[in-house]
Amino acid sequence: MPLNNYLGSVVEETTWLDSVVMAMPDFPDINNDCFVNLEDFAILASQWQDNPGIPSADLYPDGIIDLKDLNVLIEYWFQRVPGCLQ
Ligand SMILES: [Ca+2]
Ligand SMILES: [Ca+2]
Repeated sequence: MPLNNYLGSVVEETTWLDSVVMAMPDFPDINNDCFVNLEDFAILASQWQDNPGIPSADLYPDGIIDLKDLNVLIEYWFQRVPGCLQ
């Protein structure tokens, strides 16, 4: 692989990772629709007792989806993400 292409793919991958990190909300709005609601719960439930998926429901970041993550979701249940425009 030519060096330019190699560097290009590295840059592209870094950008992708940055956007993933940026998408990680302080609020447990897993699907980024500005509300913490049943849709987020459904994503959490689909990853229950499993590794985090995409989007990740690992709200209490310890590599597994369990009661700790559910507790975070419940803490913000039915709240709108402050400043979220949609
Ligand atoms: Ca949501
Ligand atoms: Ca967790």
